[in-house]
Amino acid sequence: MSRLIVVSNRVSAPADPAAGSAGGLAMALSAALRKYDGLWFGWSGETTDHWTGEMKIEDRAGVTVGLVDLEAQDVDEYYNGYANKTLWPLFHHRVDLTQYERSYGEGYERVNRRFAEVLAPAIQPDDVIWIHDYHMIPMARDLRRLGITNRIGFFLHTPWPTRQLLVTLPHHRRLVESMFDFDLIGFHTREWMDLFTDYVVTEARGEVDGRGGLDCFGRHVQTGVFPIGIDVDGFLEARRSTLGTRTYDRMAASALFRSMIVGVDRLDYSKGLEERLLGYEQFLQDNPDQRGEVFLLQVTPISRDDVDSYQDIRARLDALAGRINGAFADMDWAPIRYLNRTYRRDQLAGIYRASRVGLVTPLRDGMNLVAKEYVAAQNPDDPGVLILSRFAGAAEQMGEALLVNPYSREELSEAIQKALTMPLAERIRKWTALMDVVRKTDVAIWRDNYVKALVGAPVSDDGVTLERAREQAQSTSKPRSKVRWAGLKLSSERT
Ligand code: ADQ
Repeated sequence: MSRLIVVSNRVSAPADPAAGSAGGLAMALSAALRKYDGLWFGWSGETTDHWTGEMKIEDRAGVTVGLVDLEAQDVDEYYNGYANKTLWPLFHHRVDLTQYERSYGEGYERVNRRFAEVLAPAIQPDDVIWIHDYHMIPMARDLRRLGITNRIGFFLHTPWPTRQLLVTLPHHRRLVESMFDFDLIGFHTREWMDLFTDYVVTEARGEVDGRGGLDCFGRHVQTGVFPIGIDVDGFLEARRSTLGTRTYDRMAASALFRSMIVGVDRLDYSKGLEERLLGYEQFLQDNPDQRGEVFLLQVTPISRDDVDSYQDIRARLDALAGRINGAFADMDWAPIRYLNRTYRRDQLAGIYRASRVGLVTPLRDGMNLVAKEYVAAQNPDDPGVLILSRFAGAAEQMGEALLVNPYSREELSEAIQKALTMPLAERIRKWTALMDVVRKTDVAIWRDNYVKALVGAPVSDDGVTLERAREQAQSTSKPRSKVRWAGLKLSSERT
């Protein structure tokens, strides 16, 4: 039986799965790790004065997690620096916000190397390694340098940028070249995959093999589209739970005689929050009869507050929400309820269900799971309407939503008006089609398809599992010492 090793910047295995606060991704990966005797490896979120290179092993509700602490300088340069000030804005087409300093790039390389050095001694020949997201792009190269020949896959949760933007990044070629040490690179959408291919073919003179494979830098890598989704059954259960139902009742009562429009997003400039508020303001200007009849509940937890651009957008949103409320509010009505807090999954489900319109309007987004959660939470007999940005990865599958250009206030205003007046039959028809997509892209399907592709199995073949990886790995790997997680030597010393 092969083991699965998941690597991501932060380990989100829930300490208590019953708490209902963990997202579908965390649940789906945790379930796979329990099944395959796996390890979830990443940064502990803690800083130390000096790099120790020690992996702390913990059990979190049956999932083995391996955690490393980072030095404060690592966090500044790798996490706040290269990951969040360089790659995140660049990958979301915000070249105006992209900052590059040589120390960020050096910190990024150093931390990836350190992660590889800590993980390598724990890897057995038949392990399958699945690395997540833009924080960890060069890690396969560093593992290969340490002699790891196992199957290593990468999944990018963000968009991939256009070639014209990517070449603004110093050392862009080095970054892409390092990706050819993966066996499989997964994207949410065909668009992101095509942009990656375009860079490889046009900028790096690589070749496509017609089966999703790319040859470049003297190596071969497989690419594929794996649209992520939510844990549908888990989400429906959360919606039906006592707290989910109670939250629905409270929100429905608080929206009595009014239509609620809901937005739920991490506070991030990629989510199009300013543009959304301006579009909603336009709607109030265009439709004076609707004032007092609708309100926007915008739930936006603060994120990455150590980064200047996040502090800036937070201040601008506070001011904008205040201005719109000041201009339009009445004694018993505020047009916007703007909240900087998180809610449990069951509460969110109740909030979504009580709203007439779901406003999901990012300027650019890898997928966007809120769009899928909103659909899953609806009442099939009286569903709300999803307004979705055409620049969210989700738009590639969810064409039955009202697709909008989030930069256009007029378009947002018209879409809100259309959603609020859409006849029941049309709402049901659209919702049925969207719910079908949500079910077909369930997070467990995403996970299983990716892992099957990584071990070289046809994605449509349901009978093939991680066991296949052992045959693959054994034919290519050097034998390594047999260790179990429990007996792991907790240091970065390599054998
Ligand atoms: P994110 O940018 O974080 O993820 P998204 O896909 O929208 O974005 O997921 C956000 C999650 O956070 C949702 O499950 C949502 O319910 C939850 N959330 C948001 N606001 C919340 C609140 N106030 N309280 C509680 N929960 C809240 C990245 C990429 C996305 C990609 C995902 C998964 O940027 O494009 O879809 O990874 O690959």
